[in-house]
Amino acid sequence: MSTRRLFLRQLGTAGAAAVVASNARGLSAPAAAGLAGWNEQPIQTAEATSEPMPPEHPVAAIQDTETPEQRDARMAWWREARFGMFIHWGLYSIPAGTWNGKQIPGIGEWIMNTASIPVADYKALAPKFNPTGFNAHDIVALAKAAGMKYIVITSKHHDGFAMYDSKANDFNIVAATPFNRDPIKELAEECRNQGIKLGFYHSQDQDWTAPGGAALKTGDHQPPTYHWDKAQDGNFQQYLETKAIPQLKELLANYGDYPAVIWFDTPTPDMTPQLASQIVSVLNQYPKLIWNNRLGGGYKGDTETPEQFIPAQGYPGRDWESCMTMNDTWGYKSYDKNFKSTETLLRNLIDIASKGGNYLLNVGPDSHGVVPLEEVVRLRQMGKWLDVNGEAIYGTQPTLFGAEAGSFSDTEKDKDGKPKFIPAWDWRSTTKADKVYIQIFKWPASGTLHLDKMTRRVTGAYLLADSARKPLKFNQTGDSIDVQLPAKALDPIATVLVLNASKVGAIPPS
Ligand code: FHN
Repeated sequence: MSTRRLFLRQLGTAGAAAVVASNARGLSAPAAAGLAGWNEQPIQTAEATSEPMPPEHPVAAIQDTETPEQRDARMAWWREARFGMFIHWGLYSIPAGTWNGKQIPGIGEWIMNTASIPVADYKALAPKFNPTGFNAHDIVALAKAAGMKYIVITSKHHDGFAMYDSKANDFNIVAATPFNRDPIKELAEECRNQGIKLGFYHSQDQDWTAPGGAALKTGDHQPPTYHWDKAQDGNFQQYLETKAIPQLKELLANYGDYPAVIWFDTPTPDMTPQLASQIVSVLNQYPKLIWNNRLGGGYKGDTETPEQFIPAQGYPGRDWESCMTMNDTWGYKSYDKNFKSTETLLRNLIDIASKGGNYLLNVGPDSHGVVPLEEVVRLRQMGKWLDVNGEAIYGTQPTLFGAEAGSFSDTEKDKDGKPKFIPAWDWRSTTKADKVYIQIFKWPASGTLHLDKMTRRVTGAYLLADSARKPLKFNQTGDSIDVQLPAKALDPIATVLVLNASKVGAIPPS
């Protein structure tokens, strides 16, 4: 084996070992929310992914066998999209963060685990679940109004409750509740009507109500299984073969051209390469499908999935998607009102686009199936900005300006104990073949925006929010440019400056 191949293999093992170690340590529910999540380390570095991994998996996945051109074609809509809606919705929206009169810390959808709720008691929520306020048309319309291009909804979260009509297991919204409707089917129809992609989150590994399903640790739950109820004990392989895989097959077969994405989550050491390959055999029957890096068993999937953070330089050479909450929970919690501002959410989207990633922003409908008003308001505000400025986000390429501007803190440390990088929040940039966009957060007091390392020849400048497209004066010398801006920002969150500047004929840096 060549040195390089050996190096790649070692990297793969180290990445897998990091995941295994963090799972074996066990995660608190807040950790599982991504604050110190299992997936903070990308499994592959850009260096390691610049050459395809040899298909050494028990079953080769599509990523192992397709050509770069095939991959580009498969990923095209997703790369263009940049902004999607994550929906965490299930039985946990009934307790909404409170159990037996006590507010349970951590994320809402983890309440069964965090509060050690016995299986029978949790299952008893199902007959109470009647979310008649759910309206697929309105949710899809909300995603569209927000400028989102795809939706990923929890078809089954770690509690094992299927939010669709499953014949494989009757702990599901059609068989076990008075609601008797299939929201996934309704969403699929609406997504088709309103022209937006739909993907399914599927907790393939953790399942707290099915015998043999895995559980990550919270509280005093004991190894090796971290179960808290005998009813959870069983055989993982059997769970996989009798529930997770049959349900995955249903999800892939029963909703027409959807899912466009399968979003796996929290792989544990139980998911061996052999077991994961059984899932891959199923996925391989759907050659257009996109799936993330959380299957387990050493499969790296299509996308890196940083959770609740934006990687400082993105993942060069890898597709990636930052998933984030608007408050501090994915599943609805009635008393979590710690919502980020629209300014933060929008600047996150811009920051992510400038590094070549997608933003998967979560909503958590309540037990009536209604999206909380705070989330609706923020999404609509984001959509208004995108109506005007979307050209600077969708289908763009990352910044030309290299490493993110900022400085290392004298006082704060990062998770490795090194000085923390504090990004400057003055502006960000995205590009297209013939344009450079500068999303200005902090309007320059001097009225002039100065940029260094502008490696394309600029032939015109204007503000995207100016319907008259009034040309702005500028002066470019070598690779530095000064643009004269109007006295005031056109948008307090981000005003987009467009520089007409073709990729062809780039200026060598001085
Ligand atoms: O444990 C889950 C959590 O509940 C939530 O679904 C997030 C979303 O990315 N994923 C896991 C934690 O990484």
